[in-house]
Amino acid sequence: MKIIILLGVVTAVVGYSYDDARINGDFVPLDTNNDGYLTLDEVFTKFLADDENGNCKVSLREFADGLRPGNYSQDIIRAAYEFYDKLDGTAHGFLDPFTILHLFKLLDDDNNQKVSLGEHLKAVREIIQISAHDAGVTR
Ligand SMILES: [Ca+2]
Ligand SMILES: [Ca+2]
Ligand SMILES: [Ca+2]
Repeated sequence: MKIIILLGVVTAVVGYSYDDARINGDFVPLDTNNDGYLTLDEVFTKFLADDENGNCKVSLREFADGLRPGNYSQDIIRAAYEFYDKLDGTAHGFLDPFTILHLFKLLDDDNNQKVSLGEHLKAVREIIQISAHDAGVTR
C-alpha cells in the first residue's frame, strides 16, 4: 500500500468504524463537472475555496471550516491535517499547492490523472485509519 510505504507506519486500528457513505458524500461536491472523476483542477479548486484569506496556504482552521460540519471529530480532523501537511516529508504547519500535488498522486492509485470514486474511497479510508491511529481514537 502506497500510503503505508510512504509514511513507514504500521496502522493498528482497533475496531474504528468509518462511514463509506460519508466519504462518498465528500466526493460529490469535489467533482464539480459531475463526470465521476476528480481531476487535479477540481481538487485544487477545493484548496482555493478553503483558503479563506487567500494567502495560498490552508491553515488548520481553514481546513476544518472546509469540511462538512459534524462529519469528523476534532481529533481526526487535526490528525488528517497533520498527515496532509507531512505528505511531502516535512511538517510546515500549513497546506500549500504542493500538498495538493502530493495528495492527488496519493489518491490516483492507477496513475491515470483522474481519481475515481473507488480510488477516493480507498485512499480516504486509509487516511482516516492512519489519522484515527495517530489521534489515539480506538473506538
Ligand atoms: Ca470531475
Ligand atoms: Ca489561508
Ligand atoms: Ca486514477
